[in-house]
Amino acid sequence: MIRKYSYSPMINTGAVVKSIPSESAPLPYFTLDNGVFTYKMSPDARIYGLGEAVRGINKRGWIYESWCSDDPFHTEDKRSLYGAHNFLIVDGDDRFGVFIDYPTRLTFDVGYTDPDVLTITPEKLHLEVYIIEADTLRDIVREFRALIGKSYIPPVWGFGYGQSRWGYVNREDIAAVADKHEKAGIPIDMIYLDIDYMERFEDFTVNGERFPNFESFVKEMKQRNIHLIPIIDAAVKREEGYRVYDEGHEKGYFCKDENGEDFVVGVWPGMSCLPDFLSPEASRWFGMQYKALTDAGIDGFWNDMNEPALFYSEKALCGAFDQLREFEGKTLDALTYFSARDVFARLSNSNEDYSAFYHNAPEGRFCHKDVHNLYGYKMTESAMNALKELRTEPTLLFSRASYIGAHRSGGIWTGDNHSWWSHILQSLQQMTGLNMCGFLYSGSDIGGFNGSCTRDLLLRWLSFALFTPLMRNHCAIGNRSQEATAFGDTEAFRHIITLRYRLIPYLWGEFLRCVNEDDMYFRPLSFDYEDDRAAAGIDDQLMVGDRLMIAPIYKQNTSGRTVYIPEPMNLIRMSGGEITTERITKGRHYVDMPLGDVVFFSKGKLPLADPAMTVAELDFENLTEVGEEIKKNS
Ligand code: MIG
Repeated sequence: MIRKYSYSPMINTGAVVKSIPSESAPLPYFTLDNGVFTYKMSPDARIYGLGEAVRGINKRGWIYESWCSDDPFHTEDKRSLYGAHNFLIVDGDDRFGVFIDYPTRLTFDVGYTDPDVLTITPEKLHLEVYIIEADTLRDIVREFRALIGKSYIPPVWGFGYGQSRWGYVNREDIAAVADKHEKAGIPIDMIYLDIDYMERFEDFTVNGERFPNFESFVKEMKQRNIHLIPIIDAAVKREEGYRVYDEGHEKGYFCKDENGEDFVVGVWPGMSCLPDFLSPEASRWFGMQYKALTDAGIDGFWNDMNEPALFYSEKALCGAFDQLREFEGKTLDALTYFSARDVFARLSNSNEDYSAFYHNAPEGRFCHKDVHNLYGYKMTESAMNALKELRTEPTLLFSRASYIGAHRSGGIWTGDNHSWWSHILQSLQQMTGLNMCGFLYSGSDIGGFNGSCTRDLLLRWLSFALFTPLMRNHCAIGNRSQEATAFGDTEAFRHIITLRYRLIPYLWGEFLRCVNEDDMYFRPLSFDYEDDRAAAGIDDQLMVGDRLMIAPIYKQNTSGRTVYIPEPMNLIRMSGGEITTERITKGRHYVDMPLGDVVFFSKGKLPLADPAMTVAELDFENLTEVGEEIKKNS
């Protein structure tokens, strides 16, 4: 059952697709005082949800802020990442889900200030609250997902393996990735183009020197069943003569400052303007620009910098130089020096800048800071609405920033993580919250974006990520290469990535089922074994689809781990390309997992395809089976 409580919302975010009347009775569970919603949690209540966030599957014991942020350090002291996903489930003496439809900064204090109190604090009381009740945790999610609409389905090749790197600058770099994979016999379906493919970082352009005959290159790669996936940044370079800028400027499609002039910010292309995705005309106009690339045969995109990330604004930058001049010639004590040093650092993503520009939404003019969390969501929607017109086949699309609602138009990746062991676990834990909020096509940068990856980290990361719908190895410029072919011997990599392809019939089938049934593809164990107290405490294992369970390694130099088996299962082991199964009983077991082996568990038989180098070559018809059906009480 879903009930809606309305507190004078200012804008229709579009997150919810079902219209339900507002209740006039008071909000259950919470008290509302001074604009703060307060709920007393029972001592053992678990709190699930909040989508893309740091920390564990149970969010209790920290404070989170919905505020789409370009923050490349995903450490556990952070309150915000790129997404704003205002849905959580309380599982204690009471059991319910709550969604706050609110377009700007919202704070969830989940037992941080007072261990037994949950408070939800908006900046202003202009929002809608949905309370969802059902018999099981999984049903609460199903009801919520029915409220927010069906999740995005990528093309089936979007379940292939992808290689990306910021730093592939030309056609040769890209072709080399394909060649190395082919030579090593490692499957691959996608190679990503990062900002360097563009001309002067101008959206919807391709640098003709570094990518001569782009169209025929796209075609060549397609003949090898490899899709090139270019990045699109939110901001448009301010440059007269650049068609996209000229058009956007003339038609008034960019966000405006208080005087009605285009608001100008510094991002990768230098001084740039922000398309006003909240304006339906501007949104449609920007979306149609993807045509420049779909005409060249491109069938997938990733949308970046759409929090939006602002390095500096023109105005703030001038101010910073003025400030710095004041330090000149003075003796600088340490504190003065630090504040001089930070003059420029403070410019990025500043509240001043987010308060200094405006949108033209159907409901009227909004200051950006009051609708901040919708920007990336509306960019994804802009792209997908147009791509549906431009192409007949499904298009691959995922975004960095998001809000609930964006899950209908595309997937997300979890942004700039690090080559840290802890980020394997973080990724695993994020998947559950994301799935609750409808973001099924998601994944993290495998091997870690920032920092340098090692061979064992990549092997272990792949052994987990082969189960994530979006499976992409991505890395920042300047770091050590981390392709599956970059660490000498490629055999172990070949076996793991091949296993992914062999499992695609199961993974893809379950993905489609979860979209259709509004189910979660990744679930915490407690969602499947609600009465099992041991399962409730597990936060480093996941259910994947209906029949599979994973318990990956996420620590260096460990060769096994303890796994909690909630009911008798098959233990399936891939070792050196060979797949074997054995029975494992309910309970806690120490399981050997030497580097290069992949171990996972199933409740019954799993279909397995023959190995293939690309999804196009995968035979979905002639499948073998691993494991056996197991009676619950055996
Ligand atoms: O400021 O395009 O998260 O995946 O490689 C960095 C360069 C901009 C951030 C994305 C990352 C991408 C990078 N981008």
